[in-house]
Amino acid sequence: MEPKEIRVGMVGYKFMGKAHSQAYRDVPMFFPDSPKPVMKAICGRDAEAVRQAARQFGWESALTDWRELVSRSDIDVIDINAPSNVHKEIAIEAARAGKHIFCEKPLALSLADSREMLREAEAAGVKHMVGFNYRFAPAVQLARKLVSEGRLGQIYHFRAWFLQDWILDPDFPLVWRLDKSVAGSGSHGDLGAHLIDLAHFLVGDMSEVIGMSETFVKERPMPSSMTGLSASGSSDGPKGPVTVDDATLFMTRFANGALGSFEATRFAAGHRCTNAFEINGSKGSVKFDFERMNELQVYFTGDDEDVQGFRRVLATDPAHAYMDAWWPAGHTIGYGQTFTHEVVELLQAIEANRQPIPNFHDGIKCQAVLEAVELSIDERRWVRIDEL
Ligand code: 4PW
Repeated sequence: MEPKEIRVGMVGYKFMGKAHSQAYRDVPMFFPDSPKPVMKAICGRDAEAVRQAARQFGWESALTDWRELVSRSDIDVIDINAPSNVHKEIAIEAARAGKHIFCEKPLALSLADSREMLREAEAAGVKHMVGFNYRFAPAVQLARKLVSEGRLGQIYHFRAWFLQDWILDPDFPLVWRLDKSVAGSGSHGDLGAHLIDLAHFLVGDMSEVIGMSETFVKERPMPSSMTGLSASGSSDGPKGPVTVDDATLFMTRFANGALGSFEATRFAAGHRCTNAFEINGSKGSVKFDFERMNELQVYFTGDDEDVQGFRRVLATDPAHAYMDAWWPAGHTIGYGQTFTHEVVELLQAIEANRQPIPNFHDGIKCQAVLEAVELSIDERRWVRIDEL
């Protein structure tokens, strides 16, 4: 039997737009039992650039007005990859038009906005998903399995760090990710949001937080263009203020008693995308670093004394989540495939008439922690998550 088709309309065609497009293209080839995504239309403000993206990524049509996209009757899902300040408006219109919603992280600019998005999606009875793609690395799924099966025992520590260095140069331009009114926050919402989601996924809810942050470079040249995480601009031209954090660190106490520490920065020279965590439990530990995303380091206290130590598990066997769809064991996958797995979850959930995971509830939980940390920084105190 032919798989069911699910028709997608996407807003945004740059870094995340490309990642999601690749994911949709991968599905029919590697996950033939999943519903088949039909790449109906892609939308962006620059008509020529979006037409080019449609050709290059394989979309049937290109539009410049997202309202037109959302109102089309031949689309089932709206996939939102535009900057964070427009997530809410597009998601709410999509829900009102009866479309399922797949929205990049962070879900919105504020907790209040993200709660409104959930209310609208629930009122419309549509499916909703938020783009925390790193959950979908098979090695991360293995870490979750070890924790949930009790194989690490009681969890004492979660420590995580997401380190990048793409704005280290003070002449790097003032791109939208450095503008609070567009991005919401800086490294905190862009990188810290992933760590917070991983903490929720792997350890559970947090009860309180305390944080600190810094903006090291306070003014930057105005940008002329941006692609991925690269941008151009003239260092002699006018400058504008950086309105977000360059780095944010915080500590947390989890509801289950574990302690957590988090560091998100774009000023860690030499670190391009070090998204890493370590979990320590009463029976063992795991360590993950996205730059070696196929591996999980595991340590079990129960190993014989003479061979105790961290060992590397290559999470590429059919026993590991999603891997039987790809290559023979040992043949690794990459960043793009985290999005493929995410999209498979979205499509399968729609087919099964259940909410995908992670969904807007997870996006809201993350947003609550982001805001609690910001409040703690403003008021220089511990903040309980249930204060918000
Ligand atoms: O995965 C991260 C994204 O969510 C990327 O490394 C950078 O931060 C760029 O976009 C976001």
